[in-house]
Amino acid sequence: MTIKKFLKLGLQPLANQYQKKQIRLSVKKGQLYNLNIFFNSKSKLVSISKRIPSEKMFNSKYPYRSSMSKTMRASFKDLSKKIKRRFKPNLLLEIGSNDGALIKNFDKEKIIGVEPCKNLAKITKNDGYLTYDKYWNFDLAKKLKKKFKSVDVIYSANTLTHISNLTDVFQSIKYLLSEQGTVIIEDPSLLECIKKNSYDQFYNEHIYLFSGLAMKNLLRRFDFEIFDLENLSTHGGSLRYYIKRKSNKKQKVTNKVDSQIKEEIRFGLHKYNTYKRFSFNVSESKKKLLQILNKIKKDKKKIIGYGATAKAVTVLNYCDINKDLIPIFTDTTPEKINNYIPGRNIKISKYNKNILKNYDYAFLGAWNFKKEIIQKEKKFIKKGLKFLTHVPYPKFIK
Ligand code: JHZ
Repeated sequence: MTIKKFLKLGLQPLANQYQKKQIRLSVKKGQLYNLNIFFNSKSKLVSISKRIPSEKMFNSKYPYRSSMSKTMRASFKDLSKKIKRRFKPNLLLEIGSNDGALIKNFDKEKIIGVEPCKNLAKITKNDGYLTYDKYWNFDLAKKLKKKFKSVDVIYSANTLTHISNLTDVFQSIKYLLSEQGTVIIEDPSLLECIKKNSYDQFYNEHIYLFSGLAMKNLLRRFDFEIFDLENLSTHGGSLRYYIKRKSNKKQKVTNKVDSQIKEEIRFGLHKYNTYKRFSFNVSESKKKLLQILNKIKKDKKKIIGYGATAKAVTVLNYCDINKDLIPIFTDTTPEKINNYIPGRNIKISKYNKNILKNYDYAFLGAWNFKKEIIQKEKKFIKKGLKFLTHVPYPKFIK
């Protein structure tokens, strides 16, 4: 069999559908689905089995905002400088421009945003950036080609993992990209996910988790190739792929591409057994996390969840963590505040800088922002507050 299941994360709700009130979700009503993860031994692609229609996930109520963290704002700013310096594009297009964290670093006449979540597209439109509140597909590529002829750089961060039809994605990119153009794609790295045991990278929106290996195989189908690569610390470890047409000989292929693929093979990303081992580690992680949380409860200590991430939704639902173990979460995102964590009925309270004052522990839902958060909350840590993380294994952060 080419496609084999290696991980079952149980019944899960849709990750970014924060509930207005406490309700019991049901499978019958399509509010819960089985989250199973598969490995394709031919293409080396890792994907989830369930496909939720895009319109159900990415609509005018999408709550995730890229600009909410200093780390991401800085990462996009840094990249925009690199793009200007290295590629000097006359026109750049961003697929999944969210609330404009990247495009705000460019001149208005040099960048186009594509963002199907209307509430987010409105933000950049209001700032005067040309934004199409549409899904990225061939129809849109045709429309853009008519208007702009071609685009020099097409960028997309944390978006392609969310689109089921990758053939359409890349055919549309190929159609619009100039002959010497560059495609830059940035998404969580499968290698980092497996190394860090961060099974919470899997949820309904993350249909795929890419590796260099799988990306290389995928791109071959469209006569594209990776010519450079960067390992980033964002989102728990991401890969930024620089891609060109094979026919474009101007850009030289750096040795970073081969070394990434070699490292992935050394780690075993091409073999099913590696994923089975990961699956075992995930179940051990669940046991350990529950042990710690139960001890906190038994000792009558107070704990709060910090960062109501999509990732935390996977953890809480997979580990069956309820209000008795983590009674409340806090988050800075206006769209999440006063709502409840999907499937768990745990309330999300508005963040304020004294919120940790009365707590002994904080469970780090946004573990990917560990550095930023620890720095921000250092006065509470000095007073004895302990952050709890489940990555790479459940432990208190020293
Ligand atoms: P964060 C989302 O995943 C969903 P999530 C999506 N599918 C995806 O791929 C990634 O993003 C990119 C809060 N926070 O970025 C803000 C604080 O409260 O890890 C956010 O709600 N205080 C598109 O949800 C959350 O944490 C803080 O100081 O897993 C972070 O969410 C900081 C730094 C963050 O993505």
